[in-house]
Amino acid sequence: MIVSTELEQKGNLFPSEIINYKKEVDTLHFFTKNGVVLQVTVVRDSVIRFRYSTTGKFENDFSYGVTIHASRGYSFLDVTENATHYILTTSKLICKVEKLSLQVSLFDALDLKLINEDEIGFHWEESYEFGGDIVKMSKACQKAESFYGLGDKPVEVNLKGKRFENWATDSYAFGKDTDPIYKAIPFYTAIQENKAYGIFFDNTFKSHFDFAQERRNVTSFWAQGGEMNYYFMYGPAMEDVVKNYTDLTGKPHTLPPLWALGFHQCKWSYYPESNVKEVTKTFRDLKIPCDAIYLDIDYMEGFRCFTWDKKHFPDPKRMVKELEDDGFKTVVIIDPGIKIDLEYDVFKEALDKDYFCKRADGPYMKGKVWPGECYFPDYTKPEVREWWSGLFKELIEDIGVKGVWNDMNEPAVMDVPNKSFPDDVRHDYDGNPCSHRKAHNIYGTQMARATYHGLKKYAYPKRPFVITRSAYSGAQRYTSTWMGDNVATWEHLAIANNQAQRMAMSGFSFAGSDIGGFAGQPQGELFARWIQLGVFHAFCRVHSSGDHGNQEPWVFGDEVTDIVRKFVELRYQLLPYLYTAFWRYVNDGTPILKSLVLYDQEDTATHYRSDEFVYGEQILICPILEPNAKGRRMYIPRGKWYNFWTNELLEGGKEYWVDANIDSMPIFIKEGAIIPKYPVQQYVGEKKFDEITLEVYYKEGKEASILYDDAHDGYDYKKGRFSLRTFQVTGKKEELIIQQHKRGEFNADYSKYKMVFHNLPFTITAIQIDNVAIKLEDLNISGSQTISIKKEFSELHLFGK
Ligand code: MIG
Repeated sequence: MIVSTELEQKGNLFPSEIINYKKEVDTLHFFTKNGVVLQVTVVRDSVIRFRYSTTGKFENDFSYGVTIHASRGYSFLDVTENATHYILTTSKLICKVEKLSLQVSLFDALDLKLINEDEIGFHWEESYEFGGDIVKMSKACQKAESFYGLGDKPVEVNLKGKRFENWATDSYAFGKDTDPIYKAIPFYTAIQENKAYGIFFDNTFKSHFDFAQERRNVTSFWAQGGEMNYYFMYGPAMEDVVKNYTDLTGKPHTLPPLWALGFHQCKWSYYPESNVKEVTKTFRDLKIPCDAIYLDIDYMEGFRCFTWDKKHFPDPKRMVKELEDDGFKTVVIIDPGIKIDLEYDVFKEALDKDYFCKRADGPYMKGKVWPGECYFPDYTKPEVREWWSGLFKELIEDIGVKGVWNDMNEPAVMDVPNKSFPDDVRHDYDGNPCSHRKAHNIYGTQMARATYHGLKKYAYPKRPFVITRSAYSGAQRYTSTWMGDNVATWEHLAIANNQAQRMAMSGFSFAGSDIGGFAGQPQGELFARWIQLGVFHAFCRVHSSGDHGNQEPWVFGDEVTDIVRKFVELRYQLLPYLYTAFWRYVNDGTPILKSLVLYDQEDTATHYRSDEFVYGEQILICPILEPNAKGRRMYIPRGKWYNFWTNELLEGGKEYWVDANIDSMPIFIKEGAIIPKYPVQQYVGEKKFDEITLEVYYKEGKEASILYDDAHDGYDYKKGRFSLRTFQVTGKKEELIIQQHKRGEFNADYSKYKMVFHNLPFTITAIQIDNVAIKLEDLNISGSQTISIKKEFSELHLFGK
């Protein structure tokens, strides 16, 4: 035991030696002389849970973060002991528990190398004020170790040398070093010696993480209450760590409807109806694709949720229908604060049924938000969530609203110093009554969850769409998210880039920033650069506070309007590619955005890079983050990449200068990729088309690509009505072979592929489809680089000279 007198003097307590242990199936308990119990559970071969009790008794084992759908089961588990340790072995991990100190160390079961070890390990401080413990964990940090994750932190991607807090906070105009902000996602991935592992500290109390900030060789995390309860997830690939975490905390329950991946326009606020229509009409007039228009708080009657301001929106059902006819889905905001007003049925019902949060001694939790003094539903109570879901019936089923935007759910309260509920507020916590100290960080997630279930029910058979501001681990199962109130500055463009990447590696890929900035007014150039980045985030929405004029694509003049159109059109062309990436995310937890470290962790040059990221599997993006740029230096990861604009092929593993005037940005395509494209549409489903484009980027050698498709809405895909096409490209000096495999029963409307070949090193002289020679003139060859063929084939063979 490393006895730290300094820590002892500060009131810390430590486990003493193990006196006993017991094993039941997948769980071991170690008992120390001073009454500490360590529970070790093998969740999967590569996932082990550690849980500590200082009283001999564990809390009720309940988690909002871990899903019941998480995979469990292991192929091998063995426990032995020697003079100093207990040794637990799975097919992936060896875990040693030291008899004298309860300290844990973890090794790779294959090469026996150390992955991670406790420094002091578990220790705690008794909390006189609240009872229970302040639970702490310290782990040794290796010299070249790097750290990633933690949700929405605005800083650069690598967290090493920094300390953070997790406490959901309304953070208007936050800055790069503001911490905490809206979300609490206590999960990180670390990489050392090319081995990546993750730690998910599943504790909803205020928690802290220190990545070798206080002490160079120590990483630690602690929480103000609850149990030391964490999951250790081994890669060794970072992508597998993230997948394991996403599996544990849940993938989205459904794919989003495809329209939700289109471009969205928002402002605080569009009203009255004529203003909404003017905006949507201008999108169509200017031919800038757009799928959704948002109504912020002013659509309501005195900010009462589930009401309409009939002066500005006399007939919402008609308006929503007319917008829909023009290809716009309507998304409305719903906040948690319910106005204290006995004439207001939502308030009255919740009051009668006792659904509002109360203070410790019984009074209601009263707080000021937009409607004035409000009470707040306790979304941590199942009955309240069910009631809340039911409130959406009229909005969704009758009026036809297609998506709901949950704001202020940290929860935010105005004019109070801590910006939220006081600590003593009581919550049900699904039958585990507790104070706000424990429920604060999951309040927003439970609201979004109840909202999601309402939409799911009343939008049926269509898919629900929800967006939330606050989130805890697991919120990704129900909702998309945005980063809250950012600012129209260049620094915030970089922050948006960091945050979207960080959210993706924190299991939450359906995320995006307020494009152009919420607070303040962007210059046209900044707006254009932000659009260029934003179209490569899974959630793509322009939003602004509206107190500084307008932020629609056309208010910055023709040049910017044209740039916006060009990039939004590109987003719409790439929808099948994004949808495929989303399917991977929903299917196996693969993050839609990949920071370069996640893409290629073996290359240590990527470990501190934040600017570039891989979008999906095969498109490399690097935003321009400075004014007046004609291009920039960027790192191209290993492998060969085609410049999307020029088709120039670059060898990665080093930095390059890449040209990018204001109407361009650095985009690269991985050699050998097949990138699917739809025709440009003004909104999803606008056109029926008989042909999609496959951009084929020649490679000498092999590369696989996939294309997922289904009906773009509804649930038939869960019953096998999807198609998953795998393309295997094999390029040779004077040949190119594309093999296609299809799985699933869905058959898209289009019957043909237009194949555009990039950088073929030969001129096509002959073509075979499934071993039958085809006349070149039957394929509508334009130039020698494009053909049009029936989509169902197994093997396409190009011969050339
Ligand atoms: O106190 O509803 O982050 O997106 O426009 C501000 C008004 C409340 C904060 C959200 C922002 C939204 C605004 N809301």
